[in-house]
Amino acid sequence: MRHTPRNVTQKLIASHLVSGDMTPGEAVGLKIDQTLTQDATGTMVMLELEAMGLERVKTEISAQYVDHNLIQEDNKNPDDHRFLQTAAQRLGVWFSRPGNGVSHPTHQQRFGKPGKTLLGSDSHTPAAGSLGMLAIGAGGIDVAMAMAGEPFYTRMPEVWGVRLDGRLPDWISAKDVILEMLRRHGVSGGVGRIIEYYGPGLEQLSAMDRHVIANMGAELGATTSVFPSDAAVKAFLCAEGRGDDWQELLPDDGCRYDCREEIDLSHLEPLIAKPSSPANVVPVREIAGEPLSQAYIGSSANPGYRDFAVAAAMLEGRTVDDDVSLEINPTSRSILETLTRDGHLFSLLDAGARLHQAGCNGCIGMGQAPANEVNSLRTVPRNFPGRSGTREDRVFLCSPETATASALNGVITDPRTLDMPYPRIEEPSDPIVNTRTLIPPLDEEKARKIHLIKGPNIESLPDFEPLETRLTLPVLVKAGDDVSTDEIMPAGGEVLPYRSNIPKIAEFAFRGVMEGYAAQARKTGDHIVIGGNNYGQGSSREHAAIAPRYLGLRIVLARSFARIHEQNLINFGVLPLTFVDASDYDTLEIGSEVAFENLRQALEASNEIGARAGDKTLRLEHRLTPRQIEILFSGGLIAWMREHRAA
Ligand code: MIC
Repeated sequence: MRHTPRNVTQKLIASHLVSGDMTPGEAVGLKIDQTLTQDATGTMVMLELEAMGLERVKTEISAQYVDHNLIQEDNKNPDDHRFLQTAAQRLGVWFSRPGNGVSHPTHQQRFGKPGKTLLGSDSHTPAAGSLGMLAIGAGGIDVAMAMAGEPFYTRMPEVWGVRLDGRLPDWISAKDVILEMLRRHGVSGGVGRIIEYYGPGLEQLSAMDRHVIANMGAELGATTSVFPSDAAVKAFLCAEGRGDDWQELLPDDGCRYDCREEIDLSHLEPLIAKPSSPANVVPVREIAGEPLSQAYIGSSANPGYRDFAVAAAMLEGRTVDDDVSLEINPTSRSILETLTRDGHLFSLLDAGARLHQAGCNGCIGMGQAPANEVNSLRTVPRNFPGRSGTREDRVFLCSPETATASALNGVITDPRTLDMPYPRIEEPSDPIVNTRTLIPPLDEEKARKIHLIKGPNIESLPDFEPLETRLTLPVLVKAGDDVSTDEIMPAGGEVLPYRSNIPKIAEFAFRGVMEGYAAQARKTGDHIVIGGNNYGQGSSREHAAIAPRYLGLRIVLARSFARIHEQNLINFGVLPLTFVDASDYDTLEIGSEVAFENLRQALEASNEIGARAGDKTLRLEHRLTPRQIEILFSGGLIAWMREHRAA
């Protein structure tokens, strides 16, 4: 029998499909082979697993990284690190110690495997799509469920085939490719889609270059990004000493994509995203000459050896401008060691760069905050307002070439205008592989003897009441379009240490949208939030759902939702609904009351439901599956799990 030719995404999904069918928009369940958790979301995952009573993970590989909360200015973060280490040992999970590296490049180096699925409690998990994996970011509790052996439920996305042709000119690199996608399609251009790259242009992109592109597919709102597993992936895995893990995974000749796009790499120029959205992209030449006070190389969006080595080669024997602080943010211990061996670290330090530990650091405002109202050029993935830790920040996103050229000149600089040959760098064929700070899982007998060490800042998860079927609720917050989870629940050194303490972190909820939300919510009790388009874009942090829920959020009415945040709301018992008539958004204000009758019945009966707001009947829509409706009326996923276990 002739089989229908398939693209790489369809092959990955077909080989992991446990329920549903592969028609775009249909609910599907996927078997998950690997999970990734990081510390800022992982403490909650471990607490959720404790609440579920899991004894040992059921995945092929689960890895816990400590890369976000690295600054130890009191006991809170190191207490969380110890908790995570004991929880990992107890559950049979790999533990990547602080300083070992950012989860995404480290996972790619040590565990990435073509043909496998990966679910991670971090929105940049799709970076592993660089190796021909189906790697999806999700809220912590979805990852906890996968660790417990449950499928991951989502809607089958469309597959968006992006053909790359031509060769990248000098001074243009992978970051410019993804910035071009963001320039063309904006922060919601990838919603409901998986982006699959193919074509002759791939030949020039190493596995780490592909990581850059797949990582920031998250900024387009895509479910994930996928690359084939070809010779570049083989070279990467062989260099990492893992050649046996390679298998070829290519699109079949004649396969189809639901939609298509082409990029001729030879036509690209250096691009930069201006403050404060990853989609605010212009050619660097248009803003050349503007001053800057900080340049920043590294993060999971430019994690590779070449990203640092190219900066080092450009800086060799030169000095960073007197007014610019150049921050070097190494991404893994092994890459840092290789850069040291090859002399690049010396060139960077000698030129005046400041070296930080391997980790996420300033990318989420954990240190390296820029001064007020000055320009900071960064190779990080996001520049949402205030994310750097400075409220009045002015963060630009660009390639290492552009950041370094600008650091040298003291003004924003198109690197093509520098008077030097382009230092084209290849990934080394013999990188240092140091696995000594990556602790393997314990065997079951030893694991059973491990006791969780919980510091005083770690609070168990609060229980939540099920959704009621008859409700009249006031609107407490009205947010605009593209509000990110950084605005709903900020990151930064002040807030991140409370990731394992919901009552405390709740104080910061909606800080980027309105002042005084927590106090107001305490007075008001149960309430509604109104959102614009793409509500909750950005990170996977479930705290952006749990903390408002803790303060009484029951329903969010929005023009549209970002995928991960919508799921997080449901998982914690908050009902997400969209307006049938988008202009109804304008009729609701803070203080408006919205009334729902027979809510459960209405949700079960139809995708459209009605609600009263004063004299007006609102027409609202939902995309909930029957399982999700049950979750909402159980009080969230944990309560639902308990009920199911008991049954
Ligand atoms: C981010 O890049 O926004 C983060 C910080 O990595 C988050 C996770 C978090 O908030 O802990 C993400 O991308 O999911």
